[in-house]
Amino acid sequence: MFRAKTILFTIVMVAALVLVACAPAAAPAAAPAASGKPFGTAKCAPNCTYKDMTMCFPQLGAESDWRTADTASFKSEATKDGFNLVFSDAQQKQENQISAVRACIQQGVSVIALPPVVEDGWDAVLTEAHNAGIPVIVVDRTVSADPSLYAAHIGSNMELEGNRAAAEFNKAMPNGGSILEISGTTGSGAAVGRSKGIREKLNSNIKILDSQTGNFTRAEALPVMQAFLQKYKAGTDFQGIFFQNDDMGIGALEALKAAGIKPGDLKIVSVDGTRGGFQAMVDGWFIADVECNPLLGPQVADMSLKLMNGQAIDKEVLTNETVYYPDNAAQLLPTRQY
Ligand code: GYE
Repeated sequence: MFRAKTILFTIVMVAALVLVACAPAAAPAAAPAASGKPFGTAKCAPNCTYKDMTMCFPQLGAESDWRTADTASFKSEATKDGFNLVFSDAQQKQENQISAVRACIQQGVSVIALPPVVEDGWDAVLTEAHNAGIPVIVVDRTVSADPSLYAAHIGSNMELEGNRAAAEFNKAMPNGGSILEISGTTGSGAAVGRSKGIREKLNSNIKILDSQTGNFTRAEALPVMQAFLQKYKAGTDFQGIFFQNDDMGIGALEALKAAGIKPGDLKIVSVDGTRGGFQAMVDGWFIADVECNPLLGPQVADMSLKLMNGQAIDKEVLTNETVYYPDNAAQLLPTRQY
């Protein structure tokens, strides 16, 4: 009798354990930011230093000089401050970035600085980071996910950059005309913002004749420009070109040169303000280069430490930027950091 009871008890217990283990996942666990401390506050708060920090930086790629400078900014900041940087290069593929974020969550990093290759499709992995209590700073490009899923965004106002490009065409083409556009990565915050921004502010007598993506790379912009030049006659069908970054402009210049187009024949406006863009102004190709600053490492590091220490941060931090022109490009070129 005693034995039978024991066996029955054991069966019931095992069954209960199996039930618990197999129960459907409960609603997302509350973020472990107990005791009213701000989300992301680390155990070392309020005395965390950079020595306590592991920052995950799943970089989106190495597609442009802007990106190379951005990566260098994070790496040199990590060396300077003495924090641990978990770096990866997603080669412009969102699935690689998502895997990298998941690996960082597994590893239990202090903070994730995420430069999202495109805007959509981040909800699931941001929720996972949130449920693990890891704050995410969205860096450079934006996400469409609910802002409650990330701590803050630090980057450029891409729409304003597009507005600034429009203003340059308005100045350069007072009598109107047509321009071509080579846009950045489809669905990326940078391309979406710049495309919107130029269309908002372009004078009504200036038409965007055609727009194709060059994915922010030299290699992909070149065939796009070649195809444009097959289809449209420079100077007749179009008078200007908007490149959504310098690398695409530099790649496309090869096609323009091969077609016998000379510096000054077209009104060309680009974005980034890299050394390559400055050189294109010195050489007479670009009439203006809208600045986009990639040196985000110091700001992101500073905000990360504040988050760890439970200090207040701004949800949206926009980089202060300008427009560069050929008149002092040669003088500024040697001072450019990227
Ligand atoms: O303009 C471009 C890069 O997201 C702001 O990405 C960034 C853009 C930058 O590839 O050169």
